[in-house]
Amino acid sequence: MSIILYELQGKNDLRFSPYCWRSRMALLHKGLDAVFEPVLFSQKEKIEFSNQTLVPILCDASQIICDSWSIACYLDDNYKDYPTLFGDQKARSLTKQFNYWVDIIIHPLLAKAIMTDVFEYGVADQDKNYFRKSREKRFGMSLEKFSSRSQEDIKHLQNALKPLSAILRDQAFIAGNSPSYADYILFGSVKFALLTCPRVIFPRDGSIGEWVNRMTNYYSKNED
Ligand SMILES: N[C@@H](CCC(=O)N[C@@H](CS)C(=O)NCC(=O)O)C(=O)O
Repeated sequence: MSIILYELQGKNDLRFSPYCWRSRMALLHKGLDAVFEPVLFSQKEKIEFSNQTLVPILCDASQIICDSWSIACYLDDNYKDYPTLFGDQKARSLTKQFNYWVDIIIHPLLAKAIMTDVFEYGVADQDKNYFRKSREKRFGMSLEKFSSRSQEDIKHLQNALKPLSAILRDQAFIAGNSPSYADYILFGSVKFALLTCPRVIFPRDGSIGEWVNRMTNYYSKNED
């Protein structure tokens, strides 16, 4: 039985979820084949079997794994003969810290920079009501007030990325000379912005821009 990855489906079958991209890249890195099963925001019944409401979800034989970090750990622990996503335990621990940094610091800044575009260009028409209602409840204001497409918001995000641009001046990838799970964590956020927002959000030049190009080439060279 093949591995199934349940992932978010947007407008015109756009797969824009940053967390689902992490799992997609992890499978690619391991060289594991998978079936990608699209799930709209409004199709909660499709993932009821997982006893929670978020994607990505990975199904492998009788195993059901929710949450992108747990999926990466599961793949590395259960497919040890395939290329490692982290390296050793110490590297895994540092990657977990990076995962928290992206989720806790970078994603709120990214959400502020692009959420109105995500709503307009990313979310499927039949999900728009659900998306607006749930996000406005979360942010405590209208989407347009929360994310007003201001240049300032992009500047705040790019400032927060400065430590990363420093390390990427010294080495090609976040954890060394070849891509690893740390790269996939942030690449998920980059794809999220590229797929849903027509404005430039992540730097197109400098060390981060060059890293984005490297990652994009890595993805297109390795996907089927
Ligand atoms: N911590 C989780 C976050 C997953 C998550 O937030 N997924 C979003 C898609 S980007 C989702 O499924 N949202 C469904 C909803 O809001 O109803 C992970 O890393 O996988």
